Amino acid sequence: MHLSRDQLLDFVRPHLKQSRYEHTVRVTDTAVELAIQYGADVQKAETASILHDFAKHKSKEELKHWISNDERVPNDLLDYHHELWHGPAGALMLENELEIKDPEILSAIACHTSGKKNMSLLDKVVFLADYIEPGRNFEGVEEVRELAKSDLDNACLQSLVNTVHFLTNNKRTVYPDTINAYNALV
Ligand code: DGI
Ligand code: FE
Ligand code: FE
Repeated sequence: MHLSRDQLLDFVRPHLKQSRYEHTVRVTDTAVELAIQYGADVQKAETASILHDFAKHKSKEELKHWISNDERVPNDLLDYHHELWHGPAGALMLENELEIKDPEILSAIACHTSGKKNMSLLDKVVFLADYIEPGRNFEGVEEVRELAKSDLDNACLQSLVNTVHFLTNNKRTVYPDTINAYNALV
Protein backbone atom coordinates (compact mmCIF):
# COMPACT_ATOMS: atom_id res chain seq x y z
CA MET A 1 0.00 0.00 0.00
CA HIS A 2 1.44 3.38 -0.95
CA LEU A 3 0.53 6.46 1.05
CA SER A 4 1.00 9.97 -0.32
CA ARG A 5 2.81 12.75 1.53
CA ASP A 6 -0.52 14.29 2.57
CA GLN A 7 -1.96 10.97 3.70
CA LEU A 8 1.15 10.31 5.80
CA LEU A 9 1.07 13.81 7.31
CA ASP A 10 -2.63 13.41 8.15
CA PHE A 11 -1.80 10.07 9.76
CA VAL A 12 0.97 11.38 12.07
CA ARG A 13 -0.61 14.72 12.96
CA PRO A 14 -2.88 13.44 15.78
CA HIS A 15 0.11 11.67 17.35
CA LEU A 16 2.27 14.80 17.57
CA LYS A 17 2.20 18.14 19.37
CA GLN A 18 2.03 21.13 17.04
CA SER A 19 5.73 21.98 17.50
CA ARG A 20 6.75 18.35 16.86
CA TYR A 21 4.56 18.27 13.75
CA GLU A 22 6.27 21.40 12.45
CA HIS A 23 9.67 19.83 13.17
CA THR A 24 8.53 16.77 11.21
CA VAL A 25 7.61 18.87 8.17
CA ARG A 26 11.00 20.64 8.29
CA VAL A 27 12.85 17.31 8.61
CA THR A 28 10.89 16.02 5.62
CA ASP A 29 11.70 19.01 3.43
CA THR A 30 15.37 18.79 4.44
CA ALA A 31 15.51 15.02 3.83
CA VAL A 32 13.94 15.38 0.38
CA GLU A 33 16.58 17.97 -0.56
CA LEU A 34 19.38 15.72 0.75
CA ALA A 35 17.93 12.69 -1.07
CA ILE A 36 17.87 14.57 -4.36
CA GLN A 37 21.40 15.87 -3.80
CA TYR A 38 22.91 12.52 -2.82
CA GLY A 39 20.84 10.18 -5.00
CA ALA A 40 18.81 8.48 -2.29
CA ASP A 41 15.25 7.30 -2.91
CA VAL A 42 13.26 10.53 -2.55
CA GLN A 43 9.92 8.89 -1.82
CA LYS A 44 11.41 6.66 0.87
CA ALA A 45 13.22 9.62 2.42
CA GLU A 46 9.92 11.51 2.51
CA THR A 47 7.99 8.61 4.06
CA ALA A 48 10.64 7.81 6.68
CA SER A 49 10.97 11.48 7.66
CA ILE A 50 7.26 12.06 8.07
CA LEU A 51 7.08 9.01 10.32
CA HIS A 52 10.43 9.31 12.15
CA ASP A 53 9.07 10.82 15.40
CA PHE A 54 5.73 9.00 15.30
CA ALA A 55 6.34 7.43 18.74
CA LYS A 56 7.94 10.51 20.34
CA HIS A 57 5.04 11.18 22.73
CA LYS A 58 4.10 7.58 23.59
CA SER A 59 4.49 6.53 27.22
CA LYS A 60 7.69 4.85 28.38
CA GLU A 61 5.60 1.79 29.21
CA GLU A 62 4.25 1.52 25.68
CA LEU A 63 7.68 2.01 24.12
CA LYS A 64 9.17 -0.56 26.49
CA HIS A 65 6.42 -3.02 25.61
CA TRP A 66 7.20 -2.87 21.89
CA ILE A 67 10.96 -3.09 22.39
CA SER A 68 10.93 -5.96 24.86
CA ASN A 69 8.52 -8.02 22.73
CA ASP A 70 10.63 -7.95 19.58
CA GLU A 71 13.83 -9.96 19.46
CA ARG A 72 15.19 -7.80 16.62
CA VAL A 73 15.78 -4.89 19.01
CA PRO A 74 18.73 -5.41 21.37
CA ASN A 75 17.31 -5.48 24.86
CA ASP A 76 20.15 -3.41 26.29
CA LEU A 77 18.45 -0.41 24.67
CA LEU A 78 16.17 -0.34 27.71
CA ASP A 79 19.23 0.21 29.94
CA TYR A 80 19.89 3.50 28.14
CA HIS A 81 18.10 6.84 28.13
CA HIS A 82 14.42 6.62 27.20
CA GLU A 83 14.98 9.37 24.63
CA LEU A 84 16.53 6.61 22.49
CA TRP A 85 13.45 4.39 22.50
CA HIS A 86 11.05 6.24 20.19
CA GLY A 87 12.90 5.37 16.96
CA PRO A 88 13.10 1.58 17.33
CA ALA A 89 9.67 1.37 19.01
CA GLY A 90 8.13 3.66 16.38
CA ALA A 91 9.42 1.44 13.57
CA LEU A 92 7.83 -1.61 15.21
CA MET A 93 4.53 0.18 15.81
CA LEU A 94 4.38 1.42 12.22
CA GLU A 95 5.27 -1.99 10.83
CA ASN A 96 2.29 -3.42 12.68
CA GLU A 97 -0.26 -0.63 12.61
CA LEU A 98 0.40 1.16 9.33
CA GLU A 99 1.61 -1.90 7.45
CA ILE A 100 4.86 -0.14 6.59
CA LYS A 101 6.92 -3.15 5.56
CA ASP A 102 9.81 -1.57 3.65
CA PRO A 103 12.94 -2.53 5.63
CA GLU A 104 14.86 0.52 4.38
CA ILE A 105 12.20 2.91 5.65
CA LEU A 106 11.87 1.05 8.96
CA SER A 107 15.66 1.09 9.41
CA ALA A 108 15.88 4.85 8.85
CA ILE A 109 13.12 5.43 11.42
CA ALA A 110 14.64 2.99 13.93
CA CYS A 111 18.16 4.46 13.89
CA HIS A 112 17.32 8.15 13.49
CA THR A 113 18.34 9.09 17.06
CA SER A 114 21.34 6.87 17.78
CA GLY A 115 22.74 6.13 14.36
CA LYS A 116 24.22 2.66 13.90
CA LYS A 117 27.20 0.79 12.51
CA ASN A 118 26.63 0.50 8.77
CA MET A 119 24.11 3.18 7.97
CA SER A 120 22.57 3.09 4.49
CA LEU A 121 22.33 6.17 2.31
CA LEU A 122 18.68 6.52 3.37
CA ASP A 123 19.56 6.11 7.08
CA LYS A 124 22.11 8.92 6.76
CA VAL A 125 19.74 11.24 4.93
CA VAL A 126 17.07 10.96 7.62
CA PHE A 127 19.59 11.05 10.48
CA LEU A 128 21.23 14.19 9.12
CA ALA A 129 17.94 15.91 8.21
CA ASP A 130 16.76 15.44 11.79
CA TYR A 131 19.95 17.11 13.01
CA ILE A 132 20.18 20.06 10.59
CA GLU A 133 16.53 20.96 9.91
CA PRO A 134 16.23 24.77 10.00
CA GLY A 135 14.58 24.83 13.44
CA ARG A 136 17.61 23.28 15.17
CA ASN A 137 20.03 25.45 17.10
CA PHE A 138 22.46 22.89 18.54
CA GLU A 139 25.95 24.23 19.14
CA GLY A 140 27.91 23.50 15.97
CA VAL A 141 24.87 22.86 13.76
CA GLU A 142 25.93 25.57 11.29
CA GLU A 143 29.19 23.72 10.58
CA VAL A 144 27.21 20.52 9.95
CA ARG A 145 24.86 22.39 7.60
CA GLU A 146 27.89 23.59 5.62
CA LEU A 147 29.34 20.06 5.44
CA ALA A 148 25.94 18.72 4.32
CA LYS A 149 26.24 20.79 1.14
CA SER A 150 29.18 18.72 -0.11
CA ASP A 151 29.81 15.62 2.01
CA LEU A 152 27.06 13.52 3.53
CA ASP A 153 29.38 11.21 5.49
CA ASN A 154 31.41 14.03 6.94
CA ALA A 155 28.26 15.89 7.93
CA CYS A 156 26.92 12.79 9.70
CA LEU A 157 30.29 12.30 11.37
CA GLN A 158 30.39 15.87 12.63
CA SER A 159 26.85 15.61 14.02
CA LEU A 160 27.93 12.46 15.89
CA VAL A 161 31.04 14.21 17.21
CA ASN A 162 28.85 17.06 18.45
CA THR A 163 26.33 14.70 20.08
CA VAL A 164 28.98 12.52 21.76
CA HIS A 165 30.66 15.68 22.97
CA PHE A 166 27.38 17.01 24.34
CA LEU A 167 26.54 13.73 26.08
CA THR A 168 29.99 13.13 27.59
CA ASN A 169 30.32 16.77 28.58
CA ASN A 170 27.16 16.31 30.64
CA LYS A 171 28.33 12.91 31.94
CA ARG A 172 25.45 11.17 30.22
CA THR A 173 25.64 7.64 28.85
CA VAL A 174 26.34 7.12 25.15
CA TYR A 175 24.49 4.26 23.50
CA PRO A 176 26.95 1.87 21.76
CA ASP A 177 25.25 2.30 18.37
CA THR A 178 26.16 5.99 18.48
CA ILE A 179 29.81 5.04 19.00
CA ASN A 180 29.47 2.39 16.28
CA ALA A 181 28.13 5.00 13.87
CA TYR A 182 30.99 7.32 14.76
CA ASN A 183 33.63 4.58 14.33
CA ALA A 184 32.21 3.53 10.97
CA LEU A 185 32.51 7.07 9.61
CA VAL A 186 35.71 8.30 11.16
O1 DGI B 1 13.36 13.26 18.46
P1 DGI B 1 14.14 14.53 18.19
O2 DGI B 1 14.06 15.49 19.34
O3 DGI B 1 13.76 15.17 16.89
O4 DGI B 1 15.69 14.16 18.05
P2 DGI B 1 16.40 12.76 18.32
O5 DGI B 1 15.52 11.63 17.99
O6 DGI B 1 17.72 12.85 17.61
O7 DGI B 1 16.66 12.75 19.91
C1 DGI B 1 17.81 13.40 20.34
C2 DGI B 1 17.99 13.29 21.79
O8 DGI B 1 18.45 12.00 22.21
C3 DGI B 1 19.07 14.28 22.17
O9 DGI B 1 18.54 15.20 23.08
C4 DGI B 1 20.15 13.46 22.77
C5 DGI B 1 19.40 12.22 23.24
N1 DGI B 1 20.27 11.06 23.47
C6 DGI B 1 20.35 10.44 24.66
N2 DGI B 1 21.24 9.45 24.63
C7 DGI B 1 21.77 9.43 23.39
C8 DGI B 1 21.14 10.45 22.64
N3 DGI B 1 21.44 10.65 21.33
C9 DGI B 1 22.40 9.85 20.78
N4 DGI B 1 22.72 10.02 19.48
N5 DGI B 1 23.03 8.86 21.47
C10 DGI B 1 22.77 8.60 22.77
O10 DGI B 1 23.35 7.70 23.39
FE1 FE C 1 13.46 11.61 17.20
FE1 FE D 1 13.06 14.37 15.06
